[in-house]
Amino acid sequence: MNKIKKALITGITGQDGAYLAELLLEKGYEVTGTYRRTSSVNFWRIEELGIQSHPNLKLVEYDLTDLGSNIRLLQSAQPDEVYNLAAQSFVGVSFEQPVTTAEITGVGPVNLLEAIRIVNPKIRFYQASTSEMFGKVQAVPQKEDTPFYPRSPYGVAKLYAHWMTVNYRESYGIFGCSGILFNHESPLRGREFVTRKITDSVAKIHLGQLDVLELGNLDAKRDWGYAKEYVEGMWRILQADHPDTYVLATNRTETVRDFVSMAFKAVDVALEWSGSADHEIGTCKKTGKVLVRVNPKFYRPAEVELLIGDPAKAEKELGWKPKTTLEQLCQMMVEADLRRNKAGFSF
Ligand code: NDP
Ligand code: GDR
Repeated sequence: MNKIKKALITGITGQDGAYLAELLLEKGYEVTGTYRRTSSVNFWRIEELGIQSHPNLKLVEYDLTDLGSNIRLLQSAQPDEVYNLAAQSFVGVSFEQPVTTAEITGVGPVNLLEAIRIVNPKIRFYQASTSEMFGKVQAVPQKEDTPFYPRSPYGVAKLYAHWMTVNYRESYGIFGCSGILFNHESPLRGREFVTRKITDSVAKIHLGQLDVLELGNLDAKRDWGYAKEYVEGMWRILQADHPDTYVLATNRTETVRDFVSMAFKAVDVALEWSGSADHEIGTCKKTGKVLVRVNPKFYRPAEVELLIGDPAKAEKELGWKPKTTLEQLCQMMVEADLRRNKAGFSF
């Protein structure tokens, strides 16, 4: 009989943590998921997926920045696989809180790597690396060997954790893998990120609960995929014969402006864009009403202008390929936000 596999997911209260827990439970894993002690713990994502009370899911309080906590967690959970998804993951906030971001997002994963080295070096480790490490891009499209040039404290912190994962692989033979994931979205995305901010606002405007959507840089281009498919990629990365680094992306890029138009189209509103830079607006073609406005307060001190990833290595070696189109993803997110806002709640 096959031994039941055990996985540890740090950051189960986040978008990816919730989807990954769902996937691993479906695969028959015993899953330990960590959450932080905060004044109001939020389990809305695992509740929405209906897995909060799953008999094979154990929720544990934990903080990535505490080495002892990491050691004790590995001793008690005894995982075969660790997925480190915990991070201060909002790029905008990283400019306001660079030191906290460095401690959590940069040094935090080293606590886990050290704990693995001390408790059980056979544990397989996944580090959630990011396309933000490419920042001011040095090649198009970006792939595993494209030089890095991070443009935010978040990107710099993630780059440190990425190289530490590679370093523990090479120095101690730890099965340390890094997934360089491009933006991935879903109805479970946090509302501080641009796609969900857009779909939630479009739903509210459609329902008469909001007048105007205010955004920052509309020209930024992103390679947006569907989070549920990306967590499948994380799992495949840890099932490979050898530890390695993989890009997961769709190889399509669109501007924030395009995503806004797409989201309004999902509620049958055609937008017309006029003005430029700080004064750009989006109006409803039919009524002439202003629905979108640029507000420079959402600009960042340094911007990542263009991201587009080449996932060819993941397809060739792992058989991983994105399937959902951006139009389908956008539609799915708008529909979920219409449902939530109609019911009078939206997280
Ligand atoms: P989220 O922001 O939704 O989730 C982050 C998780 O980390 C939350 O559960 C959060 O807990 C937890 N966390 C934050 N600080 C700590 C800490 N000190 N100790 C323990 N847990 C902590 O991110 P996503 O799910 O979108 O992303 C998952 C990972 O993948 C992140 O590391 C992110 O940086 C990375 N990534 C994401 C991409 C994306 O497009 N989504 C792309 C590439 C990489 P709490 O709920 O308490 O805040
Ligand atoms: P990003 O995602 O920074 O790529 O990081 P985000 O959705 O925050 O921004 C994408 C682009 O949209 C522009 N933008 C705005 N962004 C936000 N949040 N709010 C706005 O009002 C707004 N207006 C324009 C941004 O300037 C940016 O160019 C995400 C996170 O999930 C990271 O953790 C992850 O590593 C990367 O994706 C890949």
